[in-house]
Amino acid sequence: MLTFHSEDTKKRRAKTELDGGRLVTPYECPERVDIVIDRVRKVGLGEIRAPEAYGLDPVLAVHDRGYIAFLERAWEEWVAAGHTGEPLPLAWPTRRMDSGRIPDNIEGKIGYYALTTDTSLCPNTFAAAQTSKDIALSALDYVITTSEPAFGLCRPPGHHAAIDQYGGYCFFNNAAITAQHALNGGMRKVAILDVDFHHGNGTQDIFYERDDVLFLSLHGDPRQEFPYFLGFDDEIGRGKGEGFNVNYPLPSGTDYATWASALDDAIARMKDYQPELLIVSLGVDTFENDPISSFKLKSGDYLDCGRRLKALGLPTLFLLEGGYAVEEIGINVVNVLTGFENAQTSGDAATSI
Ligand code: OKP
Ligand code: ZN
Repeated sequence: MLTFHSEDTKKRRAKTELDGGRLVTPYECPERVDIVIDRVRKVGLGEIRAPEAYGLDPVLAVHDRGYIAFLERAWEEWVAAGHTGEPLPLAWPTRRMDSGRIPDNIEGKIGYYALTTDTSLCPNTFAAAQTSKDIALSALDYVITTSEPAFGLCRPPGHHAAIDQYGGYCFFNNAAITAQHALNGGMRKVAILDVDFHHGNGTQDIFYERDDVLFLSLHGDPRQEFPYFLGFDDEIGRGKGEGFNVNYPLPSGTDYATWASALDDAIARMKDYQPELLIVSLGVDTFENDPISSFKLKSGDYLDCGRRLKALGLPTLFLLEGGYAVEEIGINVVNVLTGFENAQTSGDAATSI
């Protein structure tokens, strides 16, 4: 399987993340990329290619223009305002004070465009987000052209990023950008399967009223886990989109047997939908030793996950999302990919471990 990768994704290196009331070194760090690419090389997964540049048009197909302009300038505006730490939001248009207006002050703008306080801005954030979506789009074009699977080693991740909001370490929604790009290129139906530990609130929101993208997400129950306010099983889509959004909130401590039965249900729904393309939001923070998550998947389980996905027989694009057990992220991600590669296309072979 081809991997799309660029060292430029490592240009975003925030110093701080607000975690438990302290500023810590961010969990979403550039070393994640090194460990994944080392593993890709070590197992000989396949050729590693640099991305092409796609510009901002595919981003503007899913994100708000004002939001993109804000992200492009936020760091310099923050520095120009005389601040010395990394930008974090302070005030939001929350339930009782939403006038719909965008402030002029950079601190106010950050509150307007941020979902969360876990994601500090820093130099090159916009550049890294651009490279991340270029990786995703390059991998997409390869999948479309060849019908062969591909892996986009995206960083920063994307699935929390909404139309006009960043957070949860995400800025551009890579899965949504590629799904929309595939549709604009002539595809009629795309499925996005989000296996990251956290609910893909941004992807859900972007396609919530649409029937041309089936979104399915397996994740920690939002009553207990980030992002807390979206990801419940009664969120099934709206209007034309009703029935095309499927959430599987799972309790903390979920092991592979339970997780895989939700996966099988998602696979069955995708079969019924008959998409022309499968995009996998591939987070491996479901791993038992992940520092910010609470599922109990083991490294070997990811091989089986890849095998099961292969049974769909679809052109498949894997895009990296989360995974913060840095030492093991390479093994876990690449296990999904090799599990997929080594499985037979027949459905039966994929269900045995
Ligand atoms: C991004 B992705 C830990 C706070 C965690 C946010 C998690 C973002 C996950 N104290 N905050 O879905 O992997
Ligand atoms: Zn996650």
